Amino acid sequence: MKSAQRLSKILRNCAAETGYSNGHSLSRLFSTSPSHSFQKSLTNNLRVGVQGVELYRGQNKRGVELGPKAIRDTGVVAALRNVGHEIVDYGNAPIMEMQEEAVLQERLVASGGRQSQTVPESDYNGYLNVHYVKQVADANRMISDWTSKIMRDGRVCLTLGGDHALGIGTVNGASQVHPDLGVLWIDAHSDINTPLTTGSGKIHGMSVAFFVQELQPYMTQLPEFSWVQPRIKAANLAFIGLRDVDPAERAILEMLGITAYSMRDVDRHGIQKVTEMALSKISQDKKRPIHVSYDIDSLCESIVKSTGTPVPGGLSLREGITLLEMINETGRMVSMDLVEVNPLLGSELDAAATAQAAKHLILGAFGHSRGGMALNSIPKP
Ligand SMILES: [Mn+2]
Repeated sequence: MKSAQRLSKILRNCAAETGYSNGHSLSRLFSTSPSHSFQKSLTNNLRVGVQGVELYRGQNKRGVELGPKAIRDTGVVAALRNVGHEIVDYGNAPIMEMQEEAVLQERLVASGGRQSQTVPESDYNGYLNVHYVKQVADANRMISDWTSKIMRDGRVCLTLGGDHALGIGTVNGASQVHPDLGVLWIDAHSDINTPLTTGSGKIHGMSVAFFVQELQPYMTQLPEFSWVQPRIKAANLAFIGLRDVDPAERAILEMLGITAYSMRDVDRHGIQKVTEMALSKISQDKKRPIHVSYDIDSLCESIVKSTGTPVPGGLSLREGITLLEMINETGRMVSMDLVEVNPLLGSELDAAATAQAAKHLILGAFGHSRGGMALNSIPKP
């Protein structure tokens, strides 16, 4: 059989199976014409506000406070302007002093510059089992304020971290502006320990617990965090990329029925299907505004070595970009965090590669087309 005949026979069989009978409907079977539909569906003309958050007290490795600078140094803001967005960079929120700036400077000098240090045990001033409660709480209060102000200025808020404890502030600020907010937490970890279940005492492993409504009866009431309004319903939260979840966290996810896709789910279904499922779970009517909190450690340890808690077997950079492009296509992303880039970990090459990965993820989330961005007109001689 000639190949043309074979093709038309396959098409006829296809039509019979699916109920499509004429040529026009049949074309719908092949309607995902990749060249045009994709590029047009990306959102690339937003008003965007960028803020840096040099938070490091949510964990115990120095250097993550240099994340905003490392990410900005990739030229990501200029690249976002090239995509077509109108951007204001608000600089870094002034939280360093709240985290004891004098101590920080001494340590950086003592370490001879570019070496991460683990904060000694004696520096912990938290109570219960939670470290640096006041520092992290005060910084987050300001972050929440900045986030809501940027959004009330009619901008999508892009927050460059800093450790993931900053998610307490950004989600609080974003949900002040959009009380029906949905949250996608892309991370190797579920960050949903409570002060009573945490093993490490690091608040970056508890961020989610602060804003999930149904979890509040299990939360120790810390006066420093009394300003946080837990507005996110468990049904409007989803995780993607999990592969390092504590037993207590697993119990919480199951108790509240929280949507959580691990790397096993990504392997089974593929990143597109997982992202589709996550998006429809958190918003069945496809109307809910979305906050994306992207932890760089969701990517595989082999590509992002400059992060505090790397885990093998994570997302590829391409999977991360695909996921974020799909969120961009919804047109409903109102704020995004990119956190846990620590340029003092790994070699200088590792640090550069990690920052580059962050840049490409951000570009994906903000509608940069990997198929190219077309000029408005082609010059003639
Ligand atoms: Mn995290």
